[in-house]
Amino acid sequence: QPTVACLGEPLALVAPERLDLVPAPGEAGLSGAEANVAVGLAGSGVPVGYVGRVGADAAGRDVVTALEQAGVDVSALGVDPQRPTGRFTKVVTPDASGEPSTVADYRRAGSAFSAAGPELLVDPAVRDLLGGARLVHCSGITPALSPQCAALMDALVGERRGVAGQVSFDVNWREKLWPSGDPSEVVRLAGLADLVLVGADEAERVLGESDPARLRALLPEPELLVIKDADRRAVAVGRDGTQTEVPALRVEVVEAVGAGDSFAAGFLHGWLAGEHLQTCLRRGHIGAAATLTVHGDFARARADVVRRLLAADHEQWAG
Ligand code: KDG
Repeated sequence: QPTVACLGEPLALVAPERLDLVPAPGEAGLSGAEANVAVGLAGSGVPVGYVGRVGADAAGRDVVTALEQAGVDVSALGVDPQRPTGRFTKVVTPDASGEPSTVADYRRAGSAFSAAGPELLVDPAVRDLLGGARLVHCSGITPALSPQCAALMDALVGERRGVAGQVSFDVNWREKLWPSGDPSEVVRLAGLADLVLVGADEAERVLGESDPARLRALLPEPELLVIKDADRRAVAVGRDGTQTEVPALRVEVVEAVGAGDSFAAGFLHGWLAGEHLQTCLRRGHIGAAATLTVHGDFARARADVVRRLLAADHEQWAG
């Protein structure tokens, strides 16, 4: 029985020039924020299952195979024979200061997952998974995908339909998916979760604030708020306002997409193990640092490197 259930749209990662073509078997990689978290958790030995839908196409089979190979339980990952698997691509170009900057693009309108609504939660395999997991992880991407997906998130995070454990919610504000530019639904869902992960830049965008104490005042309900301030630091703020801060690791950035998901996977790994918040944040930074150094959506640091970093004293860590 998986400890964690991740719910969201798993995407087929394709090369930019292939985005408008039907992927051939074996061509697509795996992406999708919640899928990246699932892969990260499975890689660190946390039993994790996936709730979502793919199409009955080659891209869908590639997505399922990649999740299975990573060790993710796919028994609650459905197949929609009528609709395609969502696709994603990313193009990396240096920005004015020479830093890599990524432009992401999607073909996911009308996808298999976007047609899923609250009825997904009564599927027997999904019920088993959600009813047995200690934590359900989801994100602010899903409510952007369709009105049904927005209703699904409301049933999951708001009503907690079939959910036995805690809910963690990564804000994951994706400007391109919200033509209205209105973040109020994402903010509302964040306020209903137990654990909220948010980038300082996106907090500024959706809540008009990135200072940890002031953000906490805007989101008073969740048990924990984790604010990731890019390459500077991450801060966890408890309900009583207590702050725990850990500086980020410095790495040579190749491509940043997926780093937030690896942070989430690392943090949640520590959280589920009941580790000190300092250690959870370190695990988050280690995950993010590994993914920042690759083109793909996820990478994992070697176990001996993780051990060494977790054992480092503050000066070694921050230095
Ligand atoms: O966090 C990484 C994701 O942004 C990427 O995998 C694609 O799921 C994706 C999205 O909706 O942006």
